[in-house]
Amino acid sequence: MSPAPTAHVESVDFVMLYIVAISVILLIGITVTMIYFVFKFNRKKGHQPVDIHGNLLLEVVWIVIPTLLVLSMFYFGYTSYREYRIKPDNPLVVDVTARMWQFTFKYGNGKMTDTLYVPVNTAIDLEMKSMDVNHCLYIPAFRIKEDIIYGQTHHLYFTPKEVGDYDIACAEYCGLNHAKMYTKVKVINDDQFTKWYGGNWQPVKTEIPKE
Ligand SMILES: [Cu+2]
Repeated sequence: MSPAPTAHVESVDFVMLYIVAISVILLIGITVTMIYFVFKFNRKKGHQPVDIHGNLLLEVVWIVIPTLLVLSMFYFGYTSYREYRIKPDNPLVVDVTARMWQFTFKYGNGKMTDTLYVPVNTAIDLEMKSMDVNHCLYIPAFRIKEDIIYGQTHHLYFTPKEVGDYDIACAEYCGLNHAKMYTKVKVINDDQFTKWYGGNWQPVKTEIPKE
């Protein structure tokens, strides 16, 4: 498997796997128990139903265990969500304009492009506005997505740690050619970025621990 393009990917994928694993364990456990009980407590074999109303132990078990499971799902989901909602220190700000049906990226020196170029290991702040209707900027490989509501400014933060090309899609139906509203984010190294940007760029590096 190729390395995750951002640290956020690992935490989102962990939450996904955690919830799916719990769901699968519950599905198999409940189904197997159900089938087992159908045979074991078969009325034709003379079994009579037992009244379990008011059984304190049972009620505590079926309240406490699901509550802990759901709270743990919330905890992992919330901590993962928080890490991409908090504005990083000294990000490279890129203005994003969404319109039917394309994204335009504008940099501090006035450079404009329809493909997003970013330097690797640098915190990015996409400052996003719409010129017409609601859009949504979605980078599946980075597991990040943010609506761009007309009349509001929205932010999306990420720190790419792997060089490469990744898809950007509009994920909010915005009219006839919504399905074609795709572009790319190109994560390149500092030298390439400096050359592309045309000089005046001060990289602010974020510390990423070596694995
Ligand atoms: Cu759209």
